[in-house]
Amino acid sequence: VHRAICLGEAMIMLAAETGAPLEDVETFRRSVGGAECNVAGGLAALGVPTGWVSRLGADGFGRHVLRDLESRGVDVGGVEDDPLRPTGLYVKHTTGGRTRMHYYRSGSAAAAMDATFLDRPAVRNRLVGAELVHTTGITAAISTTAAELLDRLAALRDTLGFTLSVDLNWRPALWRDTDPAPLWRLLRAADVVLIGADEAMLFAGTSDPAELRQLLGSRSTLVVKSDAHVALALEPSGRWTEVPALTVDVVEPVGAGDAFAAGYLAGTLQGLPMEQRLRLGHLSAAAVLAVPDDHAAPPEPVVRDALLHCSDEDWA
Ligand code: KDG
Repeated sequence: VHRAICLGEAMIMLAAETGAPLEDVETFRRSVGGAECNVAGGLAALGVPTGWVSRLGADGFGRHVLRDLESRGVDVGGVEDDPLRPTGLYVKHTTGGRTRMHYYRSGSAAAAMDATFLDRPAVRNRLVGAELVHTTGITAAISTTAAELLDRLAALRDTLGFTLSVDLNWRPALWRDTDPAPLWRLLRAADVVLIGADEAMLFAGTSDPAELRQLLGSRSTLVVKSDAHVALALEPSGRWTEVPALTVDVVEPVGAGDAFAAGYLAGTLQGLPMEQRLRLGHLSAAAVLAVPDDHAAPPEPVVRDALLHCSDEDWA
């Protein structure tokens, strides 16, 4: 039985090996990315039995994604192959300290997910046993059918009783002229909402937790990661908890939010107090900030435990 299920697109990431203009880059390093599968890998690494459900092309890239996630301990039995549509790709290119993502994913196997995907026995059985289901705003953006699936997922939460966790993951490049109404519905239906302060400004025009709560309703525990690198949780009861981030030499930040989500959610499933959930989020994020990939193994259990239980002065 899985305690957590993550739902969303995984892709092959091709990281440009130099910061030269993209037209001049000859070598790319292959890795696997995708917000929800990053979280799945993070949860599994923290000892939470986790499944990732999605669709992949029946191609070599899809097989690589499966192999990679399996090797990280994620159950991929709920993944559906598509013989017609490809596995999505993205290129990550860092120049002058700034990372850009170039997506090659429209018409991908995952974009063809629709509400009936949740009725496939391999998916449905996994949702029935799960305590927590995590997805992100990226899934709402990849196609109208995927957005419909999310409405269905929220309805299923009401009958199956899992906790629905949503990370905003605002990706303007995927929305362009698309109405974000499905994303607002998803966020308002969620039990846990994770948001970065900078993306909250772009998406909602505010990063103030109290104002965000006005916009999103008070059903959820809202976790805001602020510009000052503090993570703040605002619970439905109105209780606030704040924990500063660790100081890290940042190599490349993409994926740190997913790692934070994995740490926070693992801490939640493990019944940790709020302060330690946020610390586990920061600890997991720190590991990803220090590497060029979008995911990384969290710190070893001894280091983790020491930092989870140290005093506030030793923490920051
Ligand atoms: O959060 C990290 C993701 O942005 C990255 O892994 C790729 O899923 C991705 C996306 O759509 O940007």
